[in-house]
Amino acid sequence: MTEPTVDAPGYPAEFAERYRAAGWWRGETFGQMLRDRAAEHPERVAIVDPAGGGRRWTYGELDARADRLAAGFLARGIGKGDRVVVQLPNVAEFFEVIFALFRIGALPVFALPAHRETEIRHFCSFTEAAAYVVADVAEGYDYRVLADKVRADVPGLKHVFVVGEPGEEHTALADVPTEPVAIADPPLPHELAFLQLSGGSTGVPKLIPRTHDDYIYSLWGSNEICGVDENSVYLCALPAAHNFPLSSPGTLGALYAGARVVLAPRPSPDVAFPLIEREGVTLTGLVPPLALVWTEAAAAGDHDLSSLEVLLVGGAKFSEEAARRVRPALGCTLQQVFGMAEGLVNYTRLDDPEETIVTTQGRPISPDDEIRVVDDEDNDLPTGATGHLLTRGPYTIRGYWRAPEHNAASFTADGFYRTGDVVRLTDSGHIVVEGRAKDQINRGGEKVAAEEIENHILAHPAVHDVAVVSMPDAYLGERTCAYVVLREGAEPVKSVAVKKFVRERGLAAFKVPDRVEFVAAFPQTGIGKVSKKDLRAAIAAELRATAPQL
Ligand code: AMP
Ligand code: DBH
Repeated sequence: MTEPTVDAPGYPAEFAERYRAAGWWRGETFGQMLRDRAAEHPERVAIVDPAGGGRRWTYGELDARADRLAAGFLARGIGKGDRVVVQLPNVAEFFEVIFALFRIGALPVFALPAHRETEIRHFCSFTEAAAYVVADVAEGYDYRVLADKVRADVPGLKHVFVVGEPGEEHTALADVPTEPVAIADPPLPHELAFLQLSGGSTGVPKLIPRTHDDYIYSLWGSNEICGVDENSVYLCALPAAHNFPLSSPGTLGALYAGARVVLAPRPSPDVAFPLIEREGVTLTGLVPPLALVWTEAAAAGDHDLSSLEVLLVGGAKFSEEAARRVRPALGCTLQQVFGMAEGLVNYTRLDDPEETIVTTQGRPISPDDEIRVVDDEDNDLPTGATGHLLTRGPYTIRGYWRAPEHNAASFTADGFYRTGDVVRLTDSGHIVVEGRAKDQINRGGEKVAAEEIENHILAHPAVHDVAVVSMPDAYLGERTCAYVVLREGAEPVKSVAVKKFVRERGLAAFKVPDRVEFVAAFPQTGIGKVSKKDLRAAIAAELRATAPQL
């Protein structure tokens, strides 16, 4: 039975029964899935980690490592239901750690390498995490220093595990594994597997509780649509913990299929192209700005990319013009993917007509994904009309973790998730993303919640009020612009000072405003609210006026 837990609303029993009866929920867990693949083909390569000295772990090896690490975690008092914040770059240990946690039923909380002390402190304290797993140094940043800062503020955080060289107060991950033990109370398929992060539109990021059953369905459903089988080679070019490269079909989809995962330490063509050539990569996923860079770089023809069959592009709207360039430049099929960590994932199909592939963001994975397009009063609109996308289905959550107030606003009474996306449906049932109603900036796939940044800027002593909006950008699609009203009589502040102030509050770099504009007052709507629409129009006009003439 799927009972609502104290931490988050679960799937109502009648829906759970339906999803099981339909065969979407297969009653599998991540721990068992890896065990099964390892039994089927222990010698097959699961993970290729070029950064880690070119390591190649077989399914058998990954399975054995997960068992030993699971036993080590248990020995250190980490057990079922405990939360563990995992912040790792694209290294093989990421999979060792998460499968060890899956096996014992502890819940990974998927932080991104870009997160800094403000975000990590929140994840650790809000989830009452038992442990935090980091790399020593990655991309020139020392995560051990970050761990010490966080630990000073979150006394409940018992363990810091470091991949690589630990600091004084840390434990080397390599010292944790012990002889495997039988797990007395393994997680059940309907139970939570992990907490994923929402891009969000609120002051602090919300946590997304996903179950083994629902997420595994999104994996094999994606595999069928993207043509992933045991012969596939998936290149993980985006940060591994993000929902897109994790599950659409991503590394976990590839592992479900018994395929091979190749980890790219960075997504740039100079790193990724040689890996595609050497490892015979068949598919990968990119955000739109990177897809643009790749199509341009491919023209140089320095690398043989002929193994690449499918390029998935999603996370933000991919323009039609850019989409048209993919096949000629890279010689592969484009698959647009419009997904969200809360659940619903849409793909264009490999055999869709080219026009559909370049002009739509795909259609849902499941016949049981319910899609509604509604007006501001939740009335259903006719097909083709543009409105708010609401969704409910076999892998879409019914509520955020420990967030009853947000849940009341983010879900309808009958359990539809309010995506905040503005879309229209084509006659073929494909979704076209037309815009967004949520107060968020989508910076090339990296989501920035306006309210979160506003709260930080408001902490500046000279700031009276602030409104963060998107501004158009040829490369990222959107960037962030903070409109600031200074306090009366305050010393003038420079825009660099505001940016520095935000950065020093310990936020991910992608959240630092790209531009800061000072105004005497904000434009208002009819009822006196700040009109972000007018602010967006103002900055767009300003950019047009100052753009270099061609
Ligand atoms: P998140 O909540 O961080 O998982 O981000 C999910 C959101 O990213 C969606 O609700 C959309 O706003 C946006 N998104 C993802 N893929 C696409 C896409 N292909 N086109 C437009 N927006 C997208
Ligand atoms: O942006 C996203 O969150 C996203 C994009 C594509 C996603 O979660 C996914 C596919 O699964």
